[in-house]
Amino acid sequence: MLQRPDEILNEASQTVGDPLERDALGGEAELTGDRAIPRRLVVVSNRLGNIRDLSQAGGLAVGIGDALAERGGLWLGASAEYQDYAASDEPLIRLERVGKIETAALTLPYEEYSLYYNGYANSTLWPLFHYRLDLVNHRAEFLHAYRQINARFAKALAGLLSGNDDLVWVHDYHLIPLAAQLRRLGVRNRIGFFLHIPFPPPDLFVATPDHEELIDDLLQYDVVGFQTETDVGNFRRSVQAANSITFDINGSAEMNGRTLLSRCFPIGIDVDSIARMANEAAEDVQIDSMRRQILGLKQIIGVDRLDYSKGLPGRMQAFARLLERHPEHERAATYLQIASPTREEVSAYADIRAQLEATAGAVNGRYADLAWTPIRYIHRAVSRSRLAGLLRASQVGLVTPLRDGMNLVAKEYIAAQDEADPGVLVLSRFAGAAEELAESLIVNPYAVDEVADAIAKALAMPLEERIARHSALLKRITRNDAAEWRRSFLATLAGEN
Ligand code: ADQ
Repeated sequence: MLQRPDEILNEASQTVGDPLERDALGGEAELTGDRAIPRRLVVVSNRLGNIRDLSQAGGLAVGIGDALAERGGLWLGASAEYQDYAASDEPLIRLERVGKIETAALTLPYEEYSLYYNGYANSTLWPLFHYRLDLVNHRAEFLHAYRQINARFAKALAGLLSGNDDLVWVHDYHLIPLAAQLRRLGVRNRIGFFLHIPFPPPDLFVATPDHEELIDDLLQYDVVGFQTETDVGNFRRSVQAANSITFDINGSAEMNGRTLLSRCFPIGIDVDSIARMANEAAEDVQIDSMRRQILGLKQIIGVDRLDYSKGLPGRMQAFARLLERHPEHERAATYLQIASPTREEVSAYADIRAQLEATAGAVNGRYADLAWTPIRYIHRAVSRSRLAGLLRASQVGLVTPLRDGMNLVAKEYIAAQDEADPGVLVLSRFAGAAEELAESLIVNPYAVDEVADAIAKALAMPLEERIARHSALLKRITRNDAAEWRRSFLATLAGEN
């Protein structure tokens, strides 16, 4: 059923009768861990996750879903259905409740959504924020649609807020202008923003003609969170350059009687759930692993969305270089790349797919024989549990993005390992995760020989060294896990940190 926000609020107040349930959805203080976190949580992201089965979601959806599952609240995102707004400009929303979580799916006009999502978000901001000026596409209609869609989100959200006490947590580059649009509608709530992708250095950032507006938009939040110290530094320098606003040692800046906090909140994973899934690997994963053991084959694994920021062609070239420089790995190592399809309407993504298929074909054409396929390339998404099993069954985890906000696969690889016989993570210095995961083999993904040599080192690493590196990494990802990420962000947003 599609509803307008005023109808929803009336209905919600009629249906939420049970006092326990009312508490769960906000209003009263609630206990999370050993601290009280008051106020209802309202999360906004471009898309909603599947709250009926969060175990099958990756990355962002898990982080948000768990925060809501823990304390209850509302999640607003775009609906998978589209709506022609010709007759009216009022937001149309589908409400659903599963346990303590209420979702609000906002129906949007298809053309406008496409110009916002494939256009400004993924053809302008994504390449710009990943330092790829060569791929940035600026078009006036992209920007216009981006602002329109954000205005629609703001209007819908303003109607869903239950008062000034709701804590609003906005996610990612699709929704940068949301706080500014909400402020224009008179919303005075605390609003936080978390950027899941990198923030570029000022010299690159100013290459977008809209840089001043984007900074002004970000200044409307109360808390702006980033994955790494590098990103925080880049953001603060851009703010300083544009507005002469300076941040104190705690990351606070005063402006117009308000305080803006900018800090780093490195995202983590649910370590236990990955470890559990890895332990209970599916039968076909076990059979594949046993077959390799019998053949004496070691497996190198890569798992990514098929995105040009992930450095996939270079990674395949590095594997080919491994075979050239270290021929003892011919017929002794195999590289499994799982690359799920993504954003296929954007032309840069079709290009990367063609490039990757050509590279995999060329390497296999050169080296494969009847008994050995050097590269196994799977172009589809794999279930979370199967993925965890595959990560555990691989002696090397190869994570070599050219630029990445964090990269959760790096952390998932560590969590999935057998502590008594762990594999080795080879990690790009340009992944946000490299700031935390110093005991992995850190490489420059542009230096193909260096990556090839790091893979060789990983394949030959003695057990004692593998255990020492892995246990240090596991400790760190356990301490900085998904629960700690959301606890620290929300405590900061609530003004407790
Ligand atoms: P992504 O760019 O999507 O995320 P990443 O952090 O690696 O990158 O998260 C991907 C998630 O999807 C992981 O949980 C992974 O297991 C899963 N996944 C990837 N390929 C898959 C496949 N073929 N089948 C099944 N699952 C697959 C963005 C930023 C990152 C940041 C995250 C979270 O770009 O830098 O770490 O958000 O903030």
